[in-house]
Amino acid sequence: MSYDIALVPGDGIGPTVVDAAMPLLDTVADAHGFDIEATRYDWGTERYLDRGAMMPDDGLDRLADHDAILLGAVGHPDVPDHVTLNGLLLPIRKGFDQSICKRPAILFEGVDSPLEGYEGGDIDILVFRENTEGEYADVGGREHAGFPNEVAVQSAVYTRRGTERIVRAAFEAATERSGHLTNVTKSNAQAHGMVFWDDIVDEVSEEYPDVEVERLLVDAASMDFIRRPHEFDVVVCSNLFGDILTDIGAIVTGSMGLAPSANIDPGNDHPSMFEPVHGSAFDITGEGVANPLATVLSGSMLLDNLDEEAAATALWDAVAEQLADDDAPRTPDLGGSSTTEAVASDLRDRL
Ligand code: GGG
Repeated sequence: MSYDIALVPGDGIGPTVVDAAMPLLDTVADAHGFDIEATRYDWGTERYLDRGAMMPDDGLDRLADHDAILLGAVGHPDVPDHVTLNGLLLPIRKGFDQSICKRPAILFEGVDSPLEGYEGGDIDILVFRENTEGEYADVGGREHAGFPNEVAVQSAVYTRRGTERIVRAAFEAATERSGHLTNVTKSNAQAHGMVFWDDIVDEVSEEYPDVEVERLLVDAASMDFIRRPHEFDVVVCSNLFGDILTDIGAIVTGSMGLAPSANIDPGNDHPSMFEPVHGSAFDITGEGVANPLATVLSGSMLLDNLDEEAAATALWDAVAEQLADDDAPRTPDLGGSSTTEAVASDLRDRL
C-alpha cells in the first residue's frame, strides 16, 4: 500500500517542523508495511513576495489528488496576516470542505502545565471547531474609504448543513469518550447565528440521549479552560471561538509546540489536512529549536485518518514516551535547550 501525501511547509518554522516530522512518518510507515510518497509544495509568503500569490492559480487542483496534506505554518512579518491566511490556509480548508477541525489539548506525562497542581493525564480535551464558515466567512466589505462615514461590515455565516455536521461529529466523539459535551457560544449577545447554533445542538442532542450537554458562553469557557480544564472533555464551537480556545488549551497543556490539529472533509471527497496549531513563529525561525512534536502528532492524526491506526498509535506513543522521559531532549518551549533535530532523532530511535 502506498499513500500520496502533499507537504505544504509554508512560512517561518513551518519547513523546519515538517522536515523533522516527515522522516518519522516514513519510519513508522516502513515498520507497518506501507509506503508514503511525499510531494513538496514550496508555497507561502516567499512565493507571494516573488510572484504575488501564496500558491499558484491551480493550487487546489494540484493538491486534490493527494491522499492527505501535511501543512506547517502560514504568516510572515513583511505581509499582513489576512493576506497570507486568505492566500493559502483558508482556501485549502474551504475549497476542500474541511469543515470538521479536531484539536486535542492533552497534558502529557512529564510535561509541566503553567497551572499549579496539574500533572500529566489531568487534562484531556478534544475541541471540535467548525472550520469553513462562522466568523471566518468571507462575507462583508468596506465602503466610503477615507471618509468620516467609512464603514466595514464582516458577517458571520452559520448554515444548517455546516452546523449540524460539526455538532454531530462532536456528539459522536462524546459518545465514544465520557458522554459529556460542552457547547460554547455567545448566544446571549448574538441572538441570530448563535441561537440558531444552540437550536441545532438541542435538535441533534435528541439523537444522543446518553450525552450530557453543558452550555457555556465563550467568555466563561475561556476562564474555565484555565480555572478547571480537567472538567472538559469534548467541546464544540464555532470557527473563531475554536481558534481562540485551542490556543488556551495548548498553553495550559504545556506549549503551543505540542498542539496538533486535523482539518477533515467529512464527505471524504477531498484530501484532509493536518497541521500544528502554532503559527510561523518568526522570533525563532532559523534557529533550529522549533518544537516538531505538534507536527509529529498531526502526522499521527493523518495516519489515523488514512486508517493506518497501528502506525498512528506507534507515532503518538513514541511522542508520549519521549515526553515522559526526563532524560530525553526537549526544545526551549518545554524548558530544554535541545534542537529540533535532536528531538526528531531521539524519536526516530524510539520508533
Ligand atoms: N499551523 C498553521 C498556522 O500557521 N496557523 C496560524 C493561524 O493563524 N491559523 C489561523 C487559524 O487556524 O484559523
